[in-house]
Amino acid sequence: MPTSSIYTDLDVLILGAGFSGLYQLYTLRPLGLRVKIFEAAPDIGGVWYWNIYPGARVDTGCDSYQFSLKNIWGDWHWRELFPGQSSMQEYFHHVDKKWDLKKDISLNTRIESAEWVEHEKKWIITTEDGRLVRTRFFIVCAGVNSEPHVPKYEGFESFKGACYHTARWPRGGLDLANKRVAVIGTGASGVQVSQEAAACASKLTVFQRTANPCLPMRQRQINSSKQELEEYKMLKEELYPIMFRRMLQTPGGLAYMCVPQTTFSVTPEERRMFYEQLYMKGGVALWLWGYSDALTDKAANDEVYAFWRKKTLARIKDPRVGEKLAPANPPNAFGVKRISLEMNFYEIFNQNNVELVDLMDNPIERITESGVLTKDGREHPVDVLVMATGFDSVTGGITAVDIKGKNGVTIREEWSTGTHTFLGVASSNFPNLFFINGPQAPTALSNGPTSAEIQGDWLTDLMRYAQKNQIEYIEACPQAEEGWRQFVVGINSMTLFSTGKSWYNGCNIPNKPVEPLSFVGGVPLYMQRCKESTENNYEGFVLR
Ligand code: N01
Repeated sequence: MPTSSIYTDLDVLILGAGFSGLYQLYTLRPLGLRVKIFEAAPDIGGVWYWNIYPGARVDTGCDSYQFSLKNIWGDWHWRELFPGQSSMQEYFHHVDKKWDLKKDISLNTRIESAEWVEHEKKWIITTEDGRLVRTRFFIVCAGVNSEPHVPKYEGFESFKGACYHTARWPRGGLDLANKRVAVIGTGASGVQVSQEAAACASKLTVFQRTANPCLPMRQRQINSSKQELEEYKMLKEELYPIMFRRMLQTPGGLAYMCVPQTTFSVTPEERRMFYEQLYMKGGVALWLWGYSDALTDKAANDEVYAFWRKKTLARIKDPRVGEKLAPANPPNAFGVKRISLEMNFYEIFNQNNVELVDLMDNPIERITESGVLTKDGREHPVDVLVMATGFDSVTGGITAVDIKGKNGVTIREEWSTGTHTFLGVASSNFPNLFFINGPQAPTALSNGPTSAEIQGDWLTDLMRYAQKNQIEYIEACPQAEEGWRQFVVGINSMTLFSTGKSWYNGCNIPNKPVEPLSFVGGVPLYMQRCKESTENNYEGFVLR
């Protein structure tokens, strides 16, 4: 065991400098604790540092996808309704300037392991570059989609062209112009990169496994004239405080939610007009702001899908391609897999240089030196192979670190047959370890910054309580966890989310337990449950 003098002693160590980690640091500071963030990347921003693939863009409207504190939004003005990656990085630099965060952030610092030392009631943290930290509390803010998933194709290593996962794009950029580009995966990243590649590649081959219904983003520039900006500033002053309060009252942590009516309580004509209105509004409207039973009643859900399909087929010239992209019998109910937003995704398949390969009919056999070989024996020649194959979502960023708890077992092993947490913030056997936007919290089914603030505030209150009451040890109770798990699974089973196959429930990763990774019950109910625990002296936790 190293001598104690080589340790840095902290009260709280935070992993990750994305929305969650930055907010946590900011809110903990007034407590006078020794708090630091360790961030593996050379800059702050989390996923918005890593995702620099062409076309990387937020798919939540800019008004919602930001911190709610006026000291940040007061003099920050978005330029696009759906900001691109570079705007997001600028935003994070603005946050850093306002909150003076970097002095407490160690960049280029990857945490490799964390070990609980019972007699000290502290975590010993080791970094990749050999630093050692002793900390009372360890808060993992690793991000929902931070651990890239690359399928293990035979022959991968033999490929002679350029090959990158979307979240590990080369920082110097990669010119796709006049190249033969292949994109594997049609989630949000695959859709965005395909749109860009189609405009400049000599050939783009999109390999689709599961059809992914995408909604029109309806991107637009905002605040581009002086007058528009002045109007926006005035509107913000009045509207933002209302909007941010409202975001705590809707299931998804957004300013809007579904209407109270159910699908078949209105006439087909009224329904049609309403869908039209939502579709024209763009973004997530048709997915989340429609009738209240769209994600619980299959017949209601089919109505939305049929509407979406008709709209989409009209955009694709070749009916055989249309059937692949918008099939009559979809693999998932509409919206139980994360809906992606697109700008011209369906139109690119009308171009001569773009081809869709359906991996359901014709799977990839192997990667060759010069391309992708499919089961039909055809080799698709490729210069740039883009792995838009997603992430070990929600838990992957936590289990990537060797976190050894009370009994010497890692959290990776503990969760290998399913996650167990109380309130999605802590797990038994791992005292004084917390996670933000982790499993069994609203996480992927809520707006990221909203959840980061809700959980961040809750955790800061807990730290304040611990400080005041000289509490050194906080652990989730196994019984409380069991109850919480049943609650999470129970609510999920009342919705169509329980029928979906996606990263929402671990289906995208071979051998990962299939379970609801996020709490489907919505932000208000989640907050109520957290409040109940707090008001009962943190019922569900052992505090001593
Ligand atoms: O990842 P995904 P993503 N063989 O998991 C396919 C957020 N995000 O990076 O559906 C062939 O959605 C897989 O196929 P299937 C956002 O929340 C946000 O695109 O599993 N294909 C799927 O098509 C998003 O939802 C933004 O059958 C394989 C694709 O790869 C989340 O991150 C931008 C395969 C993966 O899609 C993840 O998005 C980007 C295999 N072996 C990301 N394995 C914005 O805010 C996987 N696939 C804009």
